[in-house]
Amino acid sequence: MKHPECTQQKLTVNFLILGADHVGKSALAVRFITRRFIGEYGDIETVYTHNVAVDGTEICFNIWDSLYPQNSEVTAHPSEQQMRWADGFVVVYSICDRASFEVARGQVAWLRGSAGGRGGGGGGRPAVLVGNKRDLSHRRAVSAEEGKVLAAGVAGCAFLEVSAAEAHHGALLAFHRLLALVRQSRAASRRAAGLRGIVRSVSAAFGGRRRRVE
Ligand SMILES: Nc1nc2c(ncn2[C@@H]2O[C@H](COP(=O)(O)OP(=O)(O)OP(=O)(O)O)[C@@H](O)[C@H]2O)c(=O)[nH]1
Ligand SMILES: [Mg+2]
Repeated sequence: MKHPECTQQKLTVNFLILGADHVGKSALAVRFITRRFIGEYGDIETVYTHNVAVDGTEICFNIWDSLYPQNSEVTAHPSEQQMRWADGFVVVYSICDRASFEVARGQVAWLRGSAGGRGGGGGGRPAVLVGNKRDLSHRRAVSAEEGKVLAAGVAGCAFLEVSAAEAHHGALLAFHRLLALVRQSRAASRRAAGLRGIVRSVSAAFGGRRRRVE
């Protein structure tokens, strides 16, 4: 999928929003991009592009606002196309909808490959688990501790509770936390690639010398 608005000089990140239906996936994406909460978003699946300057770097956020299949009896997982595309995942549930937390649990486990060996598509890519609708705490069905524990069991998974309805900063924090994790993970991959290069050169040098000695 091409994003013509993104130029090559920018750092581009592709974020896939996952989670059960009606948890506020679209509300969070729209809040982050427009700062607004408009109430109803309809059943649309779309990729938003949002450019912003962060610490002097132009960041191009591509945000795929997915749809969760209605009446799904088992936890639905991202498609192969979505998995190839995404650098990181925002997994959303509603703090007043226990079933949505179970969907999030299944998706997080699948991303990490721990769901009975069936998953693993996430390949260690970063994720943020978001408990949305915090303004509805009188109807809370999932404690903050449960969210924390779920995220803590997975390397590279952050957690936060937010209210897309109440304020802009929760959505801002969620997407920027994921950006930070993706940047860290890219830096770690670059370091690992550099190290592999050094190891290859050193072993080539020693291998060559050993051959000469033999
Ligand atoms: N009270 C409250 N309502 C919210 C919040 N976020 C979203 N909603 C409402 O929850 C409903 C679903 O929001 P959406 O953003 O459409 O949820 P979604 O996950 O994109 O839903 P689908 O795309 O249909 O799966 C809407 O009526 C929103 O107004 C929130 O933080 N608090
Ligand atoms: Mg939606």
